[in-house]
Amino acid sequence: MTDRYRSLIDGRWGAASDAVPNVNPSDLDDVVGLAPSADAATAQEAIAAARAAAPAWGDSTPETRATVLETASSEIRARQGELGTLLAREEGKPIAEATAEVGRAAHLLRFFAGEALRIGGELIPSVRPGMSVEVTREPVGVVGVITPWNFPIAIPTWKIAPALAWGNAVVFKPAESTPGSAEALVDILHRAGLPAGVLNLVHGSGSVVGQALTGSPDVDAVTFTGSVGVGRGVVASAAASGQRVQAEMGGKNPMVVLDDADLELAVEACANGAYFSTGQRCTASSRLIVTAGIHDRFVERLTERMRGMRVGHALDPATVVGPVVDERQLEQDLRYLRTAAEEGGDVIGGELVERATRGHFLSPALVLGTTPGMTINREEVFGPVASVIRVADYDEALAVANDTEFGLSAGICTTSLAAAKHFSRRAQAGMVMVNAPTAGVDYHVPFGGSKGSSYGPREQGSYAREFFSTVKTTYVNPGRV
Ligand code: UN1
Repeated sequence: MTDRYRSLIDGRWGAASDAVPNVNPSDLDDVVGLAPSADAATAQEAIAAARAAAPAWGDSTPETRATVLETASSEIRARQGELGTLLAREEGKPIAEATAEVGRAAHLLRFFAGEALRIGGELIPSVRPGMSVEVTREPVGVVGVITPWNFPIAIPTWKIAPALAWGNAVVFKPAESTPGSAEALVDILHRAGLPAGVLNLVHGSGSVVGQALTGSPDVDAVTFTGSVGVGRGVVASAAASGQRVQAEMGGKNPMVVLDDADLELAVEACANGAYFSTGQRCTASSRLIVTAGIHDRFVERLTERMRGMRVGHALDPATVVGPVVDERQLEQDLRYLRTAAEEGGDVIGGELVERATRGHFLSPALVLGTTPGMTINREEVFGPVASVIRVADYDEALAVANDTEFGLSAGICTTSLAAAKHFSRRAQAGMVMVNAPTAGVDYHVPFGGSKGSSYGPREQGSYAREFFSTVKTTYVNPGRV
């Protein structure tokens, strides 16, 4: 079945068009849907609709906003299997992971429904006699939401739900390769009771719709997740327009494995972190930094584990690693593997795999014998590829872990509390994982990185309010009381 996607502007669904086919990466003969590609004028209409709807939504009661989010959460939960299948079909994530991601969207909506009811302020005595100071939170206004294809329902939800909870209107531009999950989310939120114009969906390209958002004086804030290259452009353009901006970009996340680690646990954490979701996560464990005493045993077990991972169609329940999202990404993965070999790495796996359907199937790859300066350890691949760096001891492991322009997530596998605590303090990353994969985060705590990985305040959890609301300080002199 082929869907026809449409944009939603001011509460009305627009015209369908065949401009952009949404192709199933597990089966290139399966066209999941056809999406329009909006022009700049359509993006401006969406911005104008959001601008007009923002004041009333900002004045709506917390209960109104919580109820919309809660209603949407319930529908997503009830349709988890169907939406998981859609997600797996358009993105290529194995069905179990896709269904879990849909469940995560339901949890996120429920969490932010609660946050809407918890918006409060502070009353502080002034340093001046008789005066008091109120610190309150207000909506930012119109928020532009630009999201990637790799978490096509969870990432839009963790941006849109807090935007709505704190009373903002939204213009949402999803990734062009995953319009189906985005549209399902918007449809559900729209029918859950959002007034017209509060949430607008515009299918289109970054160069047209994305730039319309970052260049508009009527957009107050832009939240972006995607590649470093695009993210830096978004930050620069939004800043030039005087917008508040938040960007979550790449990672080259280290996973340190120390001699005293539980070997099986370390192998499992690395296999999950490196290869689940086909390695297409900004939080993927891509640099495995292993001390000399455990290196050979670790490599042997991880290689076995990796070779046992079934690569295949996302809807086949036996599949552990789904296809690479598209041809461009597949070429990028293969290019990085070639470069790794040319620079002296020993590449295991990383072969094209044939299945019953035509798909972008690539077996997981491990590059052994690498050094920190090699391209494979400097640049984000965004595929089922990890490299191993052998180090002498913990001190060298920590130095290598931090030897990167990125700083999203960093992991350590050890049974030493002292090493774990030291690493947690010294790792230059927004998130630290002890005896757990660098990827796969909770939905109710802050998410984000340091250094080149992130720009602006954290996403998710109650910390999301730093971006999605603005603080007002009111001085009140009551006169005579
Ligand atoms: C996760 O690892 O659970 O784009 C989430 C990404 C991240 C989300 C990762 N922003 O991969």
